[in-house]
Amino acid sequence: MSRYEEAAARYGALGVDVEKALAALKQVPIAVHCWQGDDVIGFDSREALSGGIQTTGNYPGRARTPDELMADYDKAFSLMPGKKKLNLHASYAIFEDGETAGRDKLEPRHYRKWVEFANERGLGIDFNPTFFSHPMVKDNLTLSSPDEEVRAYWVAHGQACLKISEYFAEATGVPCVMNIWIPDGYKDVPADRIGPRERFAKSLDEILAVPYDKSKVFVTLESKVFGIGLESYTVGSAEFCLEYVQSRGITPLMDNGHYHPTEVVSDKISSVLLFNDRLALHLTRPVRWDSDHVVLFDDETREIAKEVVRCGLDRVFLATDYFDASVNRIAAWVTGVRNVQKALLYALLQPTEALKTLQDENRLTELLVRQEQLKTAPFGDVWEEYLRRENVPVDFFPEIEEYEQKVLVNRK
Ligand code: RNT
Ligand code: ZN
Repeated sequence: MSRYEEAAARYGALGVDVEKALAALKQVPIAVHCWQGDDVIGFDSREALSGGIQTTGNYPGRARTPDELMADYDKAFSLMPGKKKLNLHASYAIFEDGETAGRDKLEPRHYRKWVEFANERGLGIDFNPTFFSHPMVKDNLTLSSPDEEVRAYWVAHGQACLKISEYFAEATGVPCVMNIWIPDGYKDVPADRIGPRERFAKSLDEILAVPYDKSKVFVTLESKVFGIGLESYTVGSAEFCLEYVQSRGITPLMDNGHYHPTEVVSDKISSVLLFNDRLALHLTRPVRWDSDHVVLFDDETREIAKEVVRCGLDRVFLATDYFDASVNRIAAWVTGVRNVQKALLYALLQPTEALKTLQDENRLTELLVRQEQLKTAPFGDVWEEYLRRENVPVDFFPEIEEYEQKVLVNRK
């Protein structure tokens, strides 16, 4: 018996069908964020990153052009098992023939090359309007600005992005998740808290008034607790966003870096899915703040994955969202995405029904004992079998080193 067969037999004894878990995992798309490759800089304005988010580190080899970012994306994808999707920001528009366009005037053709790239690889595309790193962000405000010119500019950006999202869905044949996140807020105690929120709601209503096919585009809204330099007040708070999506029938998005460090997203998923058809997640790792460290195979990532599996894998849109420039960016990409997949497999290998029965029958001692025993079940053997079946290396570090020496070090 191989190690995998032995592992499968041991899980089988717990009532877990390993083959079924591997087949399910293979079908789960992870939207891999493009912005790990270039430190969230993008191609349209090339302004310094703003909006209260920050990339730290200066590891050599940042992708500086669309071609470099695509090559790095490809390298990273070749080392990740399973199904992927591109996750692009509007700021990654690729202008051709010397053309440029403001964010309010972006059009599907500015993303033609991304569609080509996706179609050649059989991938869908998710999309994000970019409400930061741009001169039209005035006083840290966009859709909630009291300056009508600023507000209208960003509404036009949101509307343009909705059209582009529809184009992605049509051109790839895969539905597009379009996520709205705005950085708007104040560093110090504001005098008017409701005004900016009223304007944000009005702006969102104006964006959503553009007709779009709701079976092809899922609009999501991402909340946040605070940004750097915007510590006292965030317009798009958790409560604002949940109430807004509920009342307008769009989809909530939870980024697990956007809560107080003692709050956990894993415990929020079941509440949100009781009242929403779907939920979108940004998987990240907050260290003391919304630091966007690489996702690890840690307790909270596993707990989130368990909730996703228990509440319905098909109801949750999964995307990664972190940016680390202190280590090799491709290794960062692959490590984080693999850890999301690892956590999902770990969750799929739980004897969920049996554990639930223990809870419902109040056999809590046995539940404690069984859950702890599962932590040292031969999970690694099943994971490595999955990697082999997906034809990606179990140890991918040699490939990272080789790519660094051959490609990245030449980017001076
Ligand atoms: C910022 C949000 C947002 C961004 C990306 C770049 O706090 O997490 O999702 O990370 O849009
Ligand atoms: Zn996010």
